Amino acid sequence: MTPVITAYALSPDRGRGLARDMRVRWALEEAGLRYDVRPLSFDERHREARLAGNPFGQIPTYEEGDLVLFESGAIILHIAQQQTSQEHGLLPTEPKARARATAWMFAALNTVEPVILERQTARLLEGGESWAQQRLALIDERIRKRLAELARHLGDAEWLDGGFSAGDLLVVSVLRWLTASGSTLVDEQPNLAAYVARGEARPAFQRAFAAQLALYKASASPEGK
Ligand SMILES: N[C@@H](CCC(=O)N[C@@H](CS)C(=O)NCC(=O)O)C(=O)O
Repeated sequence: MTPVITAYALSPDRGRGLARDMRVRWALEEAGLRYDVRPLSFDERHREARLAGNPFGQIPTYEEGDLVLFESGAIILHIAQQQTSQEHGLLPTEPKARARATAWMFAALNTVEPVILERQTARLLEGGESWAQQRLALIDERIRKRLAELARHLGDAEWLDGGFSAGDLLVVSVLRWLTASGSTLVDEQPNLAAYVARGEARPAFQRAFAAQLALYKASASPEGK
């Protein structure tokens, strides 16, 4: 059964692969699974996403028969658990390694992403406030601390814990909020910058990126409207 995910037809990131359908597409590509996309209009996003099964009116959702999921982390965990071969593995099969890879999934979403998203909010929604620069400086210091901790753990390794896993997929995805929006915070940690580049160089990432960009371009062109 081919799963269907939702994504914005005209994503506000203009095809930079920052919307959270990108990480789900990437996981599906890594898992070697075909999928279809139901594009939602950004203006009607809340109504359409709620109809598609997200109580918070957000993308992505994931439909597989009568199973409807929301939350990118839960969707990726579900995809990773479907793996049938090591070739397309997103989680190791050895139980302890699998538990550690799952911990990295949570770390990405619960420990690394929140402070990075605070920066997005400060820039995009609070940028005009008199205190905006002061707040941004404080947030950047908090991000620097997190990135230094992550860089220390990664060291010279290729991935965070053995082979590439769904944990790496999510950590790279959240670091891209910074790298793909012009921030140099990740570059301050050269091993992390190389880690993000390694993730982006994976053929599965490239296919997912191209697909979301193609949707954006088709929707942005006069014929696509
Ligand atoms: N925690 C959710 C966040 C989903 C989310 O924030 N999606 C954004 C797009 S990347 C969205 O639909 N925002 C529209 C809104 O909240 O109005 C997840 O990881 O799936």
